Amino acid sequence: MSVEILDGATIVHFLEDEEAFNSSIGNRFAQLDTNNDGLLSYEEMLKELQGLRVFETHYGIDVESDPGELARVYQSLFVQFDHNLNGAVDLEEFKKETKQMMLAMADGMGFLPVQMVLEEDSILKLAVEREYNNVAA
Ligand SMILES: [Ca+2]
Ligand SMILES: [Ca+2]
Repeated sequence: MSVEILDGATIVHFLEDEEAFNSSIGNRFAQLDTNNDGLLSYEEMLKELQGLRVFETHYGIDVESDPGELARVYQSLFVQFDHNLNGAVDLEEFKKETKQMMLAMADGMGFLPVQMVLEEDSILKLAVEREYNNVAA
């Protein structure tokens, strides 16, 4: 884990770079799909849902204090990903919903940089790395 500064523009740039976004999503999906069946179960998705850090920007829930509430939110997030409600998330669903969530997150952030603790290999971390690399190039 590392602490990174990011703003809405970092995320939007990442989403606009379709090639980078698609390959990151593909890699991430493969990492999360620990039993390699091409689908993400709730258990497999949990790590990603935690990595999305949607709570700070989206829900404003104090997650430390209420694990029951946290589990409910994760479950409702999972259902949000599972568009056809078959109990598993495929790559297309994963891609679509990740994009939506990141856009919503970018909207919420606006131009004010936010400090976040990001997990290695999380999508947000990849967005930040991509932005750094572009600036450096
Ligand atoms: Ca799986
Ligand atoms: Ca599904």
